[in-house]
Amino acid sequence: MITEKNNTTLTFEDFKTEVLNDYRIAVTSRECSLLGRKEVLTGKAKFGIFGDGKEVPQLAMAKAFKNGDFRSGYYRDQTFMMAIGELTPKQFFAGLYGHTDLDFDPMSAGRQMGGHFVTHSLNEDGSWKDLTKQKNSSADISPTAGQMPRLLGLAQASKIYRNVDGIKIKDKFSVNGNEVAWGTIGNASTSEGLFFETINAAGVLQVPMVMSVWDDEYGISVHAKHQTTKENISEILKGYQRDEDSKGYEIFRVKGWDYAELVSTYERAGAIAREEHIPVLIHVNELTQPQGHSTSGSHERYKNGERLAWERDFDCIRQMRLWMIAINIASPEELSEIEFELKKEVLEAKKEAWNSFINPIIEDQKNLLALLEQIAEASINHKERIRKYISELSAIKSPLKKEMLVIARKILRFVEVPNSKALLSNWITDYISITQPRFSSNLHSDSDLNVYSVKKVLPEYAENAKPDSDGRMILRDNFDALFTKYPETLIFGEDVGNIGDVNQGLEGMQEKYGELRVADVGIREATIVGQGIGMALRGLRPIAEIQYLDYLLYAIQIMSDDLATLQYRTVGKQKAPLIIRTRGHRLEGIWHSGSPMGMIINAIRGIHVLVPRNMTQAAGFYNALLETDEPALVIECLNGYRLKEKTPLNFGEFKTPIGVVETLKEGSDITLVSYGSTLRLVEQAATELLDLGIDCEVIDIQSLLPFDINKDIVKSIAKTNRLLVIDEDVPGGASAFILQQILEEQDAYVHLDSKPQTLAAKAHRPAYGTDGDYFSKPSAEDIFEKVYSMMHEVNPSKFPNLY
Ligand SMILES: Cc1ncc(C[n+]2csc(CCOP(=O)(O)OP(=O)(O)O)c2C)c(N)n1
Ligand SMILES: [Mg+2]
Repeated sequence: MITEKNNTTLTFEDFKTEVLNDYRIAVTSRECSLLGRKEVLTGKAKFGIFGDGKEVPQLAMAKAFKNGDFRSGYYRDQTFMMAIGELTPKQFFAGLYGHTDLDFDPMSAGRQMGGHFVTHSLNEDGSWKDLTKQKNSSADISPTAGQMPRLLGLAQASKIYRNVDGIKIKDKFSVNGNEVAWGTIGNASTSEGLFFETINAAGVLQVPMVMSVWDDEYGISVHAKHQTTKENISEILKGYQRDEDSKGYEIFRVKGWDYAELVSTYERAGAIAREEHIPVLIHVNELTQPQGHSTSGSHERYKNGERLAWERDFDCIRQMRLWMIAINIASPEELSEIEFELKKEVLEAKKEAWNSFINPIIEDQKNLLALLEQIAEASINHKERIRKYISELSAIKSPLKKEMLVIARKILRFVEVPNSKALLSNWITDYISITQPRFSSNLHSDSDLNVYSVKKVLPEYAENAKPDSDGRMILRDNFDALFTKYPETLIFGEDVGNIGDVNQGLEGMQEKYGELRVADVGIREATIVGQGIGMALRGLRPIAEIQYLDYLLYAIQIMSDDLATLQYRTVGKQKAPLIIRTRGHRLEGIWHSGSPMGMIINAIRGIHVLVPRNMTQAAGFYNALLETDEPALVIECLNGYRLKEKTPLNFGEFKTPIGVVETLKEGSDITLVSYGSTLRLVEQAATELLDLGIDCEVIDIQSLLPFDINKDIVKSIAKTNRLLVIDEDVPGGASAFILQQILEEQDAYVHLDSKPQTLAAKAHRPAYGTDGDYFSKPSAEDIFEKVYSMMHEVNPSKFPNLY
């Protein structure tokens, strides 16, 4: 007899049923892995990475996993997903084939390789489902340990919901913070810095996180002796173990083939995390890989005979089977019968998945072949050539969309009969317009709350208001208004809490809103962002602060791999409207003056990138973003916190529209386009140029992504016929992107009378001090002279050479 939490007593029959049900899931999952590998080796699927050898611990984890909980794991977890009812064998195979329909592959509609799991947090219109009523998994990514940073935030959200009062949106996300965030990782991936950074942070924060390490002694071919000190992750993490005097972790080690021990360990772990908000580490060792790492290779190449024999003996399903027989849950014959039935079921599911995937494409192939036949018939000079393509295409049994398009597009080039040409070109464009979105949609939110929904609200000022506030006071008073207006908003970062950020834009906020909402955190940029992603996935509105733009590099990987791809890889089924606040551009020295905007905008498509010129514009962006459901990076000007600005009256309300440029000075001779700190120098140069009779139009981009959605820059160039882009990134950095947008997307080249130019910083990092800045970044003189030289070219007698 075993006793459940709610004190209802289970009979042996109930227990038996439950165990047999688990066994069924394990066998089904294994069968999927075995058949899955065959599908790849026979060419029906492209790549396979499966959960064989890790089935039994995942059954145990699924038992302890409750509604409202979140998983953040990796590609081995198919059994867990099946056990929580979020993955069927048919869906498993649809994912393997790359079925581009969410109804068939709910994990990513074929965008991710199999083994990358997710549950749907959003309704069709992008609004939140009630996450407390379902079992949740954040969307997997492939970079090893990339699941760790967000795990921290998923766990931290429970802490916030339990301890912060007045969060009105709470009901859909939490029941008193009782939700546990469950992480999984492979033993070798614990070598990554992100693993240790997250483990430490979760210990500091004391969040309800249960971290499982699936230890099969290998990371592809590399043995644990090359991965982990003492070849034992729980041994070396012992120092994290909590005791009477200090907070820390609860740490368990359990064998991955011992079903009974796993079930009780996971039950204890779940209870500790859920009730006490203590992080737990479960090191699950003695696991195996029956089919090796993935379909890319075979493990016989790097495992010796002894190891392979051990893996066969200690296969977790085999051990579970032996145990079931030993304690009379079932006879070997009964189990064989179950196994036989399940094999058939999985085979059937596989066939169904394949047919659903391939039949519509075969239908397209038939239609195209009929059309091509008609075109061949009508052709005067190319009948034979077209027929050759027709027989090529009709010989393909399992066609790809690509194969049809390649042939159709090749034929189009020599179709001479106008009617045929129209039919084929229509077929091609229709087919692409239907198919392309299946691979390219949902990079951003399509909901009513996306950034384009924001309406501009101007800051209001008292009559005769003068620039009397330091920029940082404007931010501070605006954050104050926002924290009051949105109880689900919180901010955290290095030096953010006690001193109110290094520039005092949050002065006094911690005192007013508490240590959980305005929080100091450790120096750990990647997990600061991850913390934000996880909390945003659970409905909160976090603002993650990275102290300086130069240190965003530590977080850029997780921004790029996780946050930026989230909407895309889930086909709009998850969102994390995280705001990342940082400060940058010119100040002093290599690591406090960076403006690597080209790198950033190219790495994080999927996240908006805003570069306000002053703190009023910045505050307007925060006000706007909190009305949207999209993630964004806001870069404040590091040298702008002490500059004076007028004090708005409507803090928390005025909004800077996103993707809209602002013309700061009208002019007729040349359009100067810039952003951020450099803009002040551009304005200064423009004033000086006016004295010489050169009238510049100055445009503030404000928002690099999205870029000038109203195409206002080309309107300016149509008037001035000249363009100079100025920024302080490296040459060919963000300025190249800006030029590409203006020339290609806005077709500005038709209006240009002079060569379009860029003026950027030097290729090296900015040197220290005022002179270092002057010789590294564009100065007002550089800007003046660049514009002057362009005007000299136009009118040498009016603007004679300066040098
Ligand atoms: C950052 C990164 N580096 C390398 C890889 C390639 N890779 C994929 S899985 C893997 C080994 C992971 O081993 P482990 O964490 O033990 O998990 P297991 O596959 O054994 O379950 C490697 C090196 C990757 N996906 N991401
Ligand atoms: Mg491993």
